[in-house]
Amino acid sequence: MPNASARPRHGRRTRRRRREDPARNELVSSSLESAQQCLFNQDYGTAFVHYLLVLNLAPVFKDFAKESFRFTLFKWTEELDSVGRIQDLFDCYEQALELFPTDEVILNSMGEHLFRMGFRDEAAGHFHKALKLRPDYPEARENFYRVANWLVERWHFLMLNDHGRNRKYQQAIQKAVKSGCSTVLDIGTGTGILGMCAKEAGAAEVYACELSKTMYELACEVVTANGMDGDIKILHMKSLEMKVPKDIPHRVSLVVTETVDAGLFGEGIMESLIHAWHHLLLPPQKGNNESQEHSQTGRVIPAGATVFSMAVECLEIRRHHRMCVSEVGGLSMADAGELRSPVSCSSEPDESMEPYTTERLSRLPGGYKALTAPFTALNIDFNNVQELEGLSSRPVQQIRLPVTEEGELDALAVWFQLHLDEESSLSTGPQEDTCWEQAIYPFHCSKGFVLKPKDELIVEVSCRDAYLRLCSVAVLRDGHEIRLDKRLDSQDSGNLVSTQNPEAELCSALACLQTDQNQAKDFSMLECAEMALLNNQDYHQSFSTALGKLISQLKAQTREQGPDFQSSTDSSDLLYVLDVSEGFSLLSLIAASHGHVKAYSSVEKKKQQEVLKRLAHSNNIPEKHLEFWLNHVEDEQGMLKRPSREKLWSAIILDCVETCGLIRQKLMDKASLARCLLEEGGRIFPERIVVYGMLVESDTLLLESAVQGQEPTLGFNIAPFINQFTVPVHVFLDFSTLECRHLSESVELFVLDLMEASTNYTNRDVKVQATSAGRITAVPFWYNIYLDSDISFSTLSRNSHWKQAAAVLQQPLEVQAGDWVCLAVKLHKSTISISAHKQEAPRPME
Ligand code: 44T
Repeated sequence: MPNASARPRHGRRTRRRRREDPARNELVSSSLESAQQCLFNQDYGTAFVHYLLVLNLAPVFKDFAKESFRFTLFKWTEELDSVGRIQDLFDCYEQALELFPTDEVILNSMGEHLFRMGFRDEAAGHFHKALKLRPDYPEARENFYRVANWLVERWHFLMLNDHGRNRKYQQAIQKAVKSGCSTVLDIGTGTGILGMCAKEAGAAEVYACELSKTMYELACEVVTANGMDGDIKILHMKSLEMKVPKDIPHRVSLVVTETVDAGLFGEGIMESLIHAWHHLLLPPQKGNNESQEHSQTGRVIPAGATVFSMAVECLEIRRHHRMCVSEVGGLSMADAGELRSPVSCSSEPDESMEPYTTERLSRLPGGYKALTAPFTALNIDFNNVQELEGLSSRPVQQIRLPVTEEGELDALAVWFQLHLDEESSLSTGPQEDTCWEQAIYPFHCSKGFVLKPKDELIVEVSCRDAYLRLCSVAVLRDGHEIRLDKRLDSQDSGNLVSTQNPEAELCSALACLQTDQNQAKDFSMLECAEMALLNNQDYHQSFSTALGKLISQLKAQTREQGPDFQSSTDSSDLLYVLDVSEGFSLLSLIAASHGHVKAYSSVEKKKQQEVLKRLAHSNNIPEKHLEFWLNHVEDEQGMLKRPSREKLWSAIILDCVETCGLIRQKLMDKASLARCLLEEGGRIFPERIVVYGMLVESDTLLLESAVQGQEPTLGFNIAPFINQFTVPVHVFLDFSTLECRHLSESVELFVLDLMEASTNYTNRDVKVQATSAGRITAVPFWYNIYLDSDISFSTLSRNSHWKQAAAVLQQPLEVQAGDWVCLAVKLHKSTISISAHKQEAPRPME
C-alpha cells in the first residue's frame, strides 16, 4: 500500500485500535455481507455505499473486494448516467479513486464518462494516467488515441515541420527584439515556440498565453525542458481575459501570434488584437515619427495580411454541399425541398452554419478549375487598431470579377499572405508548398450556374461577426444582371445594380433560383458527408438491389408457408426493415419503396423526418410504411429492439464505417445483437466487410503524424513532447490524392463477417510482396462493403463520402522490390492496428 510505512505513529495506533474494536469489526463484516447481498439483488446504489463503508473502515479488504467494488461502481454509475445524475456519478468516481488512486480501470472508465460529457481535457488526463500505469492496457490506449486528435490537432505537427515558416517567424521576431521590442507577449503559444524565439533573441520579459489546457501544459513542459521556465511566464487563459497588472505587470512592446486559421479570422485574431491594443500593448508608433522611442511603442507580428480569392469549379466541393442528382436509389428527389450543407455565409448568420470549410485545393480528388483570376478581397493592417475596429462596420464591398474560363460556379476559394513585417511574408495559397489549407466558401444554388467568359461575377465582401464573408451575388452577362442570391430578391436589393430589364429578370429566375418563395425557404441542412452520401447513386442503387433481392426471397418463402400472403392486406404480412444508419439516410425509404415492407428509420431530426415523409408521399409509399425509430434509450439494446413481440426483423441495416475512415465503435457488438433479432432468412446489411490496404512511402503522412527528424526545431527541444500525442492511425485521408509512392499492390488485410460470429478472428498475419524499392512509412486502408455475396461497394470509390485511414509505422521499413513484408493486423473492439516487419525467407500467402 502506498505510504503505509510513512504514516504518522498515531495513525498506526489508531489502526491497531480499530482492528481490535469488536463493534467496528461487526459493522465491517455486516456491511460487507450487505454489499454482497445488494449486489446479488442488483441494488447497486446500496451495494456501493456498503462497499465504501467497508473499504474505508477496513482497507485490508481492498484486494479481496476490488473486482466486486469496480463492478458495483460501473453498474451504479451506469444507472446514475441513465437518469442524468451526473454530479452524483462523478462523486462516486472520486470516492472510488480516493480508495484506488492507481486503478487504471477506474481511471479509464471515469475518462470515458468525462469524454462523453464533453470534458475532453480532463478525459485525456485520465486516459493518459491509466496508460502510464499500464502501457499495455488496450482500452486506455484506444481512448487516448481518440482524444489525442482532439487535444493536439494534427496541424501542430505540420506547422512545426514547416521549416520555412518557422525560420521566417524566428527572423521577424529577432529583428523586432533587436530593434528594441524588449517585452513580448505570445498569444496562443501552442508549444511555446514563438515565445522561446523571443527569449532567445534577447527579450527581457516574455509572456505567453494559451487557452487549451493540454497545449498550456505542453508549453510548460517544453519551456522547462529548454531551460527557460524562469524566463517565460505562461498563462493558461485566453488573451481576451488578460489584464495588466494582474496577469502581466505592464503593457508589452511586441505581440507575436499565429492565431490564424485557413480563413484568417477563424481563431479570433481580430478580437484578440483589438483587445491587445486596448489593454496589453504599448501605444503604436505614430506615422514616421522617428523621434518616438521604439521601446515605448507597441507592435504586432504579423504586421498585417492580404486576403485573396478566386471562383472555382470543383465537382468534389459541389457534391459535398448541394444535391447534384435528381434520383437516388429509385426515389425521385424532386419533392425533397432544397437540401444543402451548413456551410454558407449568404444567409442570415445562424449558429448552426459555418461561413466556410477548409480544403487543400491541390489535394482535391478530380482537381479544380479556376474560373476567375485571383483577386484581392481584403487588406488589413494589424498595427492599426482603428482599422481593425472599423472592419466590421465597413460597408459591404462589391467586387466585379471578369470570368476567364467557362465552368460551373461551385465555390470561392480564399487564402492569404501573412505579412510578418515589411520584408517577410508567408502565403497560404493553393500553389505554395506549405501545410496550409484554403478556405472554401461554397456556392449554394440548387440548379447550379454556369459562368462564361465575358461574364462578370459580382462578389460581395464584408466582415461580420469577426468572420470574413464572401458571397457571389450576381452575374453580369451581355449587359444584364442575373441574381444569384435569392435572399436579396425579396429584401434589400438596394445594394445591387437594379435592373428594370424583364429579360434579365426572367434569366435570373431560369438561371438558378427556385422562384417559389415557399420552397426557397424550405431547405434542410445536412452535414457535408451526408450530402456526399446522398449524391452517391451507386451506394443507394446497391442497397436497393440487395434489399429487392432479399425481399423477393422472403416473399417467396412466405408464399410457400401460407397461400394467403399475396391477397392479404393485413399488416402482419409485412416485412420489417430497420435502418440504424447514423444521421440522415434514405435507406429505410428505399426499402419501403419495394412494397410489402414496413421500414423503420433512425433519422432523429424533425426537419429531416419531414423530408423523408415528403419523399415517401411523392414516391407513392404509404405513410404507414415508414416509421421513425426514436431512440430514447441510449444503449444499443434499446436501439435494436424489435417492433413487436410477434415480428422479427427481415433486414437490419448497420452503419459500419465512419466518414473519417475508421470502423464504427461497437460495430461487432451491434452486429451480434442484430443477428439475434432477425427472422429466419433475414439479413444484416452489410453481411461482410473486407479491409484492404497497401504499402506506401509517404513523407506527407509522416509530416502530419509527428515532428520529424533528429534536428531540434529552431534549436529548441520540442519534438519529444508534442510527439507524445502522435497517434498510430491517421484519419480523414484522401488516398487518391495523397502524395505517396505505392510499394505494393493492394492486399486483403482482414475480413469482418457480420452475419457469422464464429468466423471472426482478431489477429492476422498478412504477407505482402513489395513491388518496388523504398521506405514503407504507412499502410493506408479502406473497405469493400458486401451487402450480399454479389453486391458490394468500396469506400475508396470516386463518389464515396468516406475518407480513408492509414496506419503510420513507428519506424519506416526499407524494402527492395520482391521483398516480403509481414503485416500483423489486429482488431481490438473496432480498432485496427497494423505493424510491419520484413519476412526473411519468402513464403506463399496463407
Ligand atoms: N490551423 C492551421 C490553425 N489560441 C493554426 O488554443 C496550418 C489548419 C491549419 N490562446 C491545416 C493546416 C493548418 N488566447 O493552441 C491554439 C489555440 C490558441 C489562443 C490564447 C487566444 N485569444 C487564442 C486564440 C487561439 O492558439 C493556438 C494556435 S491557434 C491556430 C493556429 C498548419 N489545418
